[in-house]
Amino acid sequence: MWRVGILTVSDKGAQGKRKDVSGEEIRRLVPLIKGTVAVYEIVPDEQEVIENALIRMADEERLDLVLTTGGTGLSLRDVTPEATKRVMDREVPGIPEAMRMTTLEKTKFAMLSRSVAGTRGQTLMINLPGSPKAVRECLEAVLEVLPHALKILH
Ligand code: MTE
Ligand code: CU1
Repeated sequence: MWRVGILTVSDKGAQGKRKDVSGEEIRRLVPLIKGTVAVYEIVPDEQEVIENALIRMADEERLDLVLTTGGTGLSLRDVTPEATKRVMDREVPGIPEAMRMTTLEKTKFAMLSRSVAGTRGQTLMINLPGSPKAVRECLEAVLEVLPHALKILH
């Protein structure tokens, strides 16, 4: 079983003012790659807080895969891609490219997500947009490739 972390990035979610439906959507899809959710966290849209959560999930929890949701858009509070880029060793541009390319046919709004993916040590980190619908569409676009990606990383 791959050990997966879910990091929900949302000011309202972190304050307990909004139910984390997107995190639940990720949780529902994780078994499809033979994964188990080992760590689940909600953090506000604060770059340093996001960076620290990602570092902990990679270096201490040694997760195989971290899926973030939220904070990838153009609002000035959206800093998830910046945080992810700061902590990754190597970028994997093909993953967000595939998410945007595939889902753009369903919704033109896919072009507004600035999501990135990359590795830190043996952890693969992937940004997903914030809405449950976007999570489902983007994850489904890359899901079949993830087991192979994780295998190569080990
Ligand atoms: N991608 C897909 N596949 N489906 C969507 O509905 N929504 C978009 C985009 N990516 C969407 C999507 C919208 S409307 C925005 S604003 C951006 O993701 C950024 O979302 P975020 O700031 O919640 O991460
Ligand atoms: Cu939007």
